[in-house]
Amino acid sequence: MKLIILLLLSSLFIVRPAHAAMDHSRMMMNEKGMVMNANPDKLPQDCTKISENVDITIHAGHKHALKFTGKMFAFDQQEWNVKPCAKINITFINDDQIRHQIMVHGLPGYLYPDGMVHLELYGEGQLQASFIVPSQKKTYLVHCELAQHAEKGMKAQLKVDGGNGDLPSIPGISAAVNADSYTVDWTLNTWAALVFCVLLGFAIPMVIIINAASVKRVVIKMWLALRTPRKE
Ligand SMILES: [Cu+2]
Repeated sequence: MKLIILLLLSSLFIVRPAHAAMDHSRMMMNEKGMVMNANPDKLPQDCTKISENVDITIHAGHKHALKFTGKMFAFDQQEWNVKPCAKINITFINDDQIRHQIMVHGLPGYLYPDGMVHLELYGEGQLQASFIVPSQKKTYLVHCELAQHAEKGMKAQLKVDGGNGDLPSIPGISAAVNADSYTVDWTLNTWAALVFCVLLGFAIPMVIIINAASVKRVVIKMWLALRTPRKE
């Protein structure tokens, strides 16, 4: 009996409400979003100390894509440059009412499971997380992994020590691997429609020029009719 009472009492302290924040060693999760693999203090093997503290605020949302033709989602910036062994403190702000993420890929697996740091917001809001980059001269992919978000523009790059080149399909920075294409299917009907429109484009001005005198009379008549006050 004592054991049952003890178990019941202990469960009161262990079980928390479902919406309460979970904070496992490398994962924070609450009702607004989550952070995975943040690393504010563990140095990469090739670093002896943190070289600089870089505060980066990243906005995500539809309105940031308006400056890129054909894009739907974007971050407010597409590139960041930091020194080797920098500690990056990200403030992630979602300006939309839908989910967005920031995933940084290619980090060393012994510090970052799956080689990534991941911040996610389920809607409008703000999150913070820090991580430390190795000393290697490298360009890291930063994107939102939700279906079609990166393809529609939510893609950027983080360069350490100048990076090792630009990644493809970064809006405003590099060319798309699969550029959008709007080719016309030239069938007999499309050719006929094109010829008809061109002929119509010539015919209408010609008719007006040839009948200039009568067109002028009609226009004057209409103008006078509009100006004459109507009788009640
Ligand atoms: Cu997104």
